[in-house]
Amino acid sequence: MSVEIPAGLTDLLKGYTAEVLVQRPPDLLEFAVQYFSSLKEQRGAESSARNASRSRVKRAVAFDEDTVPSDSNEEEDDKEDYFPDDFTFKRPSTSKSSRRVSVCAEPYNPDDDEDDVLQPKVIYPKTDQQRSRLQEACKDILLFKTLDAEQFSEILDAMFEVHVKAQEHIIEQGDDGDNFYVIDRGVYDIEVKQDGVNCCVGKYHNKGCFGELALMYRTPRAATIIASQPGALWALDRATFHRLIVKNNAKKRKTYEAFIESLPLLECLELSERMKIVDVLGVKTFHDGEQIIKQGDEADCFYIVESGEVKIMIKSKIKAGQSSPRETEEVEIARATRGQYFGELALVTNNPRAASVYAVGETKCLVIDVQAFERLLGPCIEIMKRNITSYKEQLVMLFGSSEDLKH
Ligand code: 1OR
Ligand code: 1OR
Repeated sequence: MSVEIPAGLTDLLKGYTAEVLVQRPPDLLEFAVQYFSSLKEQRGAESSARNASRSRVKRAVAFDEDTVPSDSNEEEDDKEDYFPDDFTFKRPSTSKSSRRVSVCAEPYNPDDDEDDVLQPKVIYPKTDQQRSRLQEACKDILLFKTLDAEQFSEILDAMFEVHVKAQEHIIEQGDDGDNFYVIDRGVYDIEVKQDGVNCCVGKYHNKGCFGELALMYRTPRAATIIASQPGALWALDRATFHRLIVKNNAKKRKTYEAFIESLPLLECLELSERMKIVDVLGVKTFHDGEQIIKQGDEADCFYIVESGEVKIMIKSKIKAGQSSPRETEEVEIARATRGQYFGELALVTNNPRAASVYAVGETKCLVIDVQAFERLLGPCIEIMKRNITSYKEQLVMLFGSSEDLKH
């Protein structure tokens, strides 16, 4: 017997389920009453507003007008009948500070989204010079690292250039997600509201990306991003991000779930938190002898060896047991193989890289950027610190004093 599922039912239930996961209400029935009443109210309000005007109010970003077509989201807007454009469920709250800023919903499941198939490919024409700048900006973006060549090329086609002024707010915490951004140039502050006050929790310097979380998990923007000087970004619309990145994440979860589950370091995290690590990690392959980390560099990533091996080398003024030491000779101090991590020390201590790391044979690593490291690996830092203490003990045994090391 075949049962026809009424249009919109899946979306309605998905929205409610996501909200339950985010807000974890004690009474599911009461919460359902509040949720669906609020949705109905806002649907009513929006459909009257739509009759007056079909235009969607968007936050102004200074787009490069030559490269941006009129309204690429129009088609998507038409589809979301069951969810008014700006529907964000605000539970009639007992606490004023219940705004959703943390990301804890399950990711949107792209396999359920039939609209993806219908969505046309977005192409923004680019000059050769723009294309090569775009390729340069995207070459180290971890979220793109597990895409195949065709998917990556589609992403490049769909990105459009955005010029920003100093002090411009590119993303506002609490807003709905529209685009994902890759930095072409400029410095961007990351601000998060803590006890009602905006605090700067980090910066992007001329590279990196932001704005993936609201699109991956359909949650409000988790931070405010402000350009501290004039800059340029490459933006990717929400629909293309879903179709390519979120869909790819479902595959990534299948591929890496068992491996991530087997890592003792991550045991202190909830399963959903471990899966969020999978969502944002990139995979990089290094050939024999390739330098992965350079001692003294500024740190931007954390690594877990998936296959192969790395050797950790340190520059030392005094080489143990040698009569005529050479000033900058590198000595091997440790190795890491499948399941082991490296590159945490500089991130935890906020110092330059303490050692260089090289691939031994073909080596594959999972890579997590500094923002994701700080956001997701907080609970594991104590374990890392304990291991760092043991590094120091070994160091003293090998070299006598850490003063003998040259950075
Ligand atoms: P989004 O779509 O939520 C804001 O929009 C973006 O800021 C977010 O995606 C991330 O890409 C980026 N916590 C949350 N979001 C962050 C953080 C962050 N850093 C960058 N973003 N933390 C700072 C970690 C250095 C944790 C703060 C408690
Ligand atoms: P990082 O971010 O400083 C280099 O980049 C990485 O090499 C570092 O993080 C650690 O993951 C790793 N023993 C074992 N691993 C080390 C050591 C170490 N130093 C750096 N790494 N030490 C003990 C030597 C017998 C040296 C401690 C300073």
